[in-house]
Amino acid sequence: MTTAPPDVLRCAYAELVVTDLVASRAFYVDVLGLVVTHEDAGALYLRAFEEYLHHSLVLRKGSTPALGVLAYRVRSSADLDLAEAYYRALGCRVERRAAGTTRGVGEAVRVLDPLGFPVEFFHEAEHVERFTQRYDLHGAGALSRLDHFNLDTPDVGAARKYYEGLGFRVSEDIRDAEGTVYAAWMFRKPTVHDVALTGGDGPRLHHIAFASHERHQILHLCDHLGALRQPGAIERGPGRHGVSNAFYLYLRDPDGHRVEIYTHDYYTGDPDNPVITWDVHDNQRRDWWGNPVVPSWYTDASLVLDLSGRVQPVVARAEPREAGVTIGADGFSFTGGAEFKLGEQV
Ligand code: XXG
Ligand code: FE2
Repeated sequence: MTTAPPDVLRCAYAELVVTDLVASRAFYVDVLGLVVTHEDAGALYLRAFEEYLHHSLVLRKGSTPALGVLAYRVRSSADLDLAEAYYRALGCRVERRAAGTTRGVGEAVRVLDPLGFPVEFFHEAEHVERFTQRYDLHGAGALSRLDHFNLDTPDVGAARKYYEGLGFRVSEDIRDAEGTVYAAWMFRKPTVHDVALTGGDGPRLHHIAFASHERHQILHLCDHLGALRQPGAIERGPGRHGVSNAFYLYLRDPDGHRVEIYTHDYYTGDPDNPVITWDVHDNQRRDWWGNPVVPSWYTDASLVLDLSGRVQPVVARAEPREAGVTIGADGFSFTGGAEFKLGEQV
C-alpha cells in the first residue's frame, strides 16, 4: 500500500437509524440537552453546546435501529481525493457524494471500510452558532462536544493495524500475558481517542460518546432520569474508567443505542505520548473503583448498515481464549481472584 491516507482531524458525526423520532427527541433533546440545528419528518440534526458545524449527530427515522454512518472530518478538500484513492486501493466500495447530500455537509467520500463499517470523510460543512457562552440555554447536564466512537470488531489486532494505516495512534490498550489484544483506544485529535476498538461480534457499534466539562453534569443527568422515573436508561455508571481516566456514564436510548457521557480524560498530542497497556485481569481497567461491569455492556451493540442501507451480517469473535469464560468483548467482567496489577506504562 503506497497510497497516502487522508489527513483525518477527528471523529465528527454519527448517523443513527431510530424507529420513533418523538421518543428519540425526548431522550436526546429534552434529557441530554442537545441543540436542534434542523428537524423534519424524517430526521433530527443535533449538536452539542460548543460545536459550530451543522451537526454531530443525525437521527434518521427507519424501521430497524442501526448505525447509518460514522463520519470523520479531514483537513482539506484535497483529502477527499486521497480518501477515494486510498480506499479504492484497499478494494473497498467507495462513493463520492455531492455537497448537501447530507444536510449541512459539503462534498464527501463514503466507504465501506475493511472492518465493515460505513464511514464518511468530509471537510466542508455549514457553520452554525456556537453556544459556548449561551449559559442561558445550557441545562445542568450540558454536553460540550462529540468525543468518540466505540466499535465492536472480531479481530482487534487487524482493526488496530488498519486504523494505524489511516494515521491513528494508540493511547491505551488491554491485553493478556499471551499477547491477545482485547481492546485498543486510538486518536487523531489530542485526546485519548476518536475511536475505540472493542473485541466482539462485529461490525457493530458499541457506543458513541459526548463530552461534558464537569462530573456534576453527568451526575445531573442521572438525577434527571431518576426524576423522570426512567432509571432503566442508565446502563452502567456513573464511575471512573481505568482506561482513559475518564469519568463516565452509559445510557441506552429508546432504540437501545448506547450513548456514553464522558469527561476528564487527558492530553495525548505530543509525539512521544506513552502507550498505557492494561492487563485484562486488572479489575480496575474498566472501572477505577473496581465496580463490576454489567453483562449487557459486553453483549449488546447496534447493528450496522452498508452503503445501500442494508443491515450488515455480524461475524462472531473467534478468540479461543474466551470460550467458556466470556460474557463478551474483552472476555472478562470482574475477574475475582486474578492477579491484581495497576495499568503499566510501556
Ligand atoms: O471511552 C472509554 C470506553 O471505551 O467507553 C470504555 C474509555 C474507557 C473504557 S473502559 O470501560 O475500558 O475503561
Ligand atoms: Fe467510550
